[in-house]
Amino acid sequence: MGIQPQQETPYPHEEPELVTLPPNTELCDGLDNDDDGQVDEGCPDTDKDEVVDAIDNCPQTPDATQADRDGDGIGDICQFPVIDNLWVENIKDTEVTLAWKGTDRDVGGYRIYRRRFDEFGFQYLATVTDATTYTDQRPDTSIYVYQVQVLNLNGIETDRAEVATGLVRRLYLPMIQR
Ligand SMILES: [Ca+2]
Ligand SMILES: [Ca+2]
Ligand SMILES: [Ca+2]
Ligand SMILES: [Ca+2]
Repeated sequence: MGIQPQQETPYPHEEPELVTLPPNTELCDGLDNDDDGQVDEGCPDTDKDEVVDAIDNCPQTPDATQADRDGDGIGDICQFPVIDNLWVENIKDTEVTLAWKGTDRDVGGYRIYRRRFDEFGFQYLATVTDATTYTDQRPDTSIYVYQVQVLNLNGIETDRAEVATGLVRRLYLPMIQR
């Protein structure tokens, strides 16, 4: 069997392993590795908050203080992404396109679920990471309820929204007279 090489799992907030580097090598680690008085020069900093992407706990949201009350590696300012609105963008026979709006930075992804209006329990469809729309081929043209969950950078669900296709019959209950 022999000795298996150790698996390397890259993780953004893990301390880099100590390796021997040629002198004058600047790493993206918050330190002045090459001792030239500048920290992380040349490293990408998407949100321009002077914390480089490699060690920024909200890489797309400016948070120079890096406040992280619960210590989970995600900054307070981007800890709880939300979905403000979810709607059916287009519907054609069995093809349904959803669209949504909400937090648009530092989002870990969106999980899409579906259930038929008269059935219980959602079915998982997909996880979207690079769009705020999703097109589904529903099994038939009955009314379906869709649920979209937004995940933070650690993959934890922080908000959800639901929408139904077609004209949902509303129940108009008679006002209860006092
Ligand atoms: Ca550095
Ligand atoms: Ca930054
Ligand atoms: Ca940031
Ligand atoms: Ca946090």
